Amino acid sequence: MRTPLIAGNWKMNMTVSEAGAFADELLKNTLNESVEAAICAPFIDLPVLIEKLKETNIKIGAQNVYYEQSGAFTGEISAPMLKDLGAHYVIAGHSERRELFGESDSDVNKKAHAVIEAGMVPIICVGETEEERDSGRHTAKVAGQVKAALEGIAAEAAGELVIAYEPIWAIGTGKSATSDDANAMCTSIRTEVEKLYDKGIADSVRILYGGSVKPATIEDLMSKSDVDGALVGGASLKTDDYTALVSGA
Ligand code: G2H
Repeated sequence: MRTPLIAGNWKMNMTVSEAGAFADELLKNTLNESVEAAICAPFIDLPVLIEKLKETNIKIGAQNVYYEQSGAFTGEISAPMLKDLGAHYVIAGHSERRELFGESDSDVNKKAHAVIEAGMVPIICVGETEEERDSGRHTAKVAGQVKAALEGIAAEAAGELVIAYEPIWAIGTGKSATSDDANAMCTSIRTEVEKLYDKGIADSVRILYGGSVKPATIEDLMSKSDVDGALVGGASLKTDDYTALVSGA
């Protein structure tokens, strides 16, 4: 039985004061306890969120990490630094990082390793472009990304992983995949995990859908067999929408 997960991805939004105000507002709402709620925020917002939400079950995550432990890497943040801060999740390989910052499958794999070694859980993002979908290459593309991201990851850690399927054409565009299309891709990701490990691990990995998810679409999405939750950008920035997403999951 997989616990549903709603993870907000704030992207480059929210100042520290805005993040603090968000947390204060969220504390006034009652969140559905049968769903795991997480917020992946900009690095600078993590301390205030961790402090203000420490009495709740809401898990806090980062949106990126550098895979080296420490050293002369100006401007970077390591996995041990995030762990020390109290982060639980770290997003690895979001399509915006792949497309805008040149992150490769191999970088994503190194990041996933670093996050696991530090004792946190990576949320590994995969997804195809519109052109790849139109030419029928989406399943192979995503399977390849999953395989590359999981390379060398031990079976014990693999079962705890979160994978987010985010078709690039649906991100921030308002053009969401249908729940059936999302489910079909989540099923094919689970099949790929089974090929790489075994059925037990494939059944325990949580697979999220991401791409213009809104409170109005979450229930339909969550009714699908292989969709275990959502990675939500725009709609996670307002406390009431975020609360509604967790309630609807
Ligand atoms: C996809 C998603 C969150 P949005 O990037 O990762 O963003 O919900 O705004 O499409």
